Amino acid sequence: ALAYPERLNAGVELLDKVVAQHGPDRPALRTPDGAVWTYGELLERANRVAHVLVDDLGLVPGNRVLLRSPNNPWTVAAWLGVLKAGGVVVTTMAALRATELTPIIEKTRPVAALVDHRFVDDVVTAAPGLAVVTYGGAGDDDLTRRVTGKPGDFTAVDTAADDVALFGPTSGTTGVPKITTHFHRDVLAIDDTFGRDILRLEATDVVACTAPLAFTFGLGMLVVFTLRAGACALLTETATPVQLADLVVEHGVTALATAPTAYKQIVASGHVDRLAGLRVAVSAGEHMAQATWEQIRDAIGLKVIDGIGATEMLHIFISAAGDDIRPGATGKPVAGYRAAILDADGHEVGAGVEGRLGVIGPVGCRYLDDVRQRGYVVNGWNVTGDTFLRDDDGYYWYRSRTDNMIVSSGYNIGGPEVEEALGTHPDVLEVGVVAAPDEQRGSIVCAYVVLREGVAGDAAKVTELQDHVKGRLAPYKYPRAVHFVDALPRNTSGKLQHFKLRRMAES
Ligand code: 3SK
Repeated sequence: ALAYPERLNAGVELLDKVVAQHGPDRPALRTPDGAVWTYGELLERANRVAHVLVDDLGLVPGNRVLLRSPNNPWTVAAWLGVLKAGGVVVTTMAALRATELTPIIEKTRPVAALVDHRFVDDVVTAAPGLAVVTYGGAGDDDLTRRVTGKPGDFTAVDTAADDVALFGPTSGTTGVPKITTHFHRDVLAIDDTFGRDILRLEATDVVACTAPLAFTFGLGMLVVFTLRAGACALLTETATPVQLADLVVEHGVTALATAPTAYKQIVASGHVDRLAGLRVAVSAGEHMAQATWEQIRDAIGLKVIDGIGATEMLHIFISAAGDDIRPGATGKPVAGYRAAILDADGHEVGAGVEGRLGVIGPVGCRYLDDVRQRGYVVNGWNVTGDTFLRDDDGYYWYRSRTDNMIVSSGYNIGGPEVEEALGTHPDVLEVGVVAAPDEQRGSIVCAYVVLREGVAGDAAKVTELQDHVKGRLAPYKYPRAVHFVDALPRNTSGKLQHFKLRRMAES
């Protein structure tokens, strides 16, 4: 079992201690335009942010601070500054709309927000009274003005290892967000398990990951594992898979983490040779098809590390690397974790039987003030919502999602929230949303819609409904397929039968 001292500040562990070990001059962060922040600069800027939070905004330990931004160096400094000041980071995706931010803000009650200047409007709409500090842009922003003149050193708050460091919202299957809670020790635990057992970054590595820092997959890869190894993260705001492959070459990236869709698109574009300089490649967010894995191995000899994680568990808990990889399988429980296949009652079943995946380890699910905790932790097992099978050798093989979460290009999208958004269109009478299989994206959001009488279900209406969703939800959640039907399948009590829609979408 992992043992941590009683007092622990993850910000100090990821930054001050690394500077003490490797010195201040090594590159910590870089961006595609060539900007580089050394470890010394990152430490100084995180400290200045901590001063802004405490001196200007009156933050006291335990207060929450909302962050909203694409992946860039100031966001990393802000994340570390909040931890060092004893605050709790509330990470939110830049793509979320005001209506999606509102329940997160209501539940987490931040005292301030640090927000990229391009993404302020939705925060102001969602929480009109909240103290918002903006950053980015021409360099004359609120945060730049505030950090100027603040001391470059800061005595970190002596937090307990079990103090909350992070609130990670996850959309859940109903669209009502759940807020996962993670301690300072959890931040280290993901590195002491997946980081050390599987990933094994070195100080010379340059790490790229397309997942947002607001998704714990990206946070782990670009901040926790990278900084703890003394390595350098390449922070990209947006990059198509082919641009990503180019960035790997241009920036000498040695470790890449992205979703299977991106690997598939790189292979399909004929640019897989651009990944030849990689020492490590991680695929997560959804299951990687064995064919894609084999195409990469055959083209450049690289064995991609597949893995399954969850925001509830903070990071990856089943995976395999190198010769331990069994193509097509996700892997084995990462050192420090136990896994089991459970039946509908939460009892373990044997090898070769499909069931719900349960996992126990140093990090576990603790939803903030949410009865759905009962559904996630059953008999001590964290039940992830995935159906798996374990083979006789202890490898875990992905089968499907157990719930009606739609995983599209690595994004988790709750079907019900898309239903709700479509249901607000005046021409929509009824709607059901499910996953439809898709070559490129794994799955896509597929909507079955009953229109108001007399309204034509034509191509223009499809676009109109898609735009309607994009205006209400993060655009990646819009239904890529829309089918107009006369009626939706319902059971005798009138409940929508999603399983029948799923069958229709698969046929
Ligand atoms: O597999 C996932 O979806 C995941 C979630 C959180 C952190 C890491 C990963 C890979």
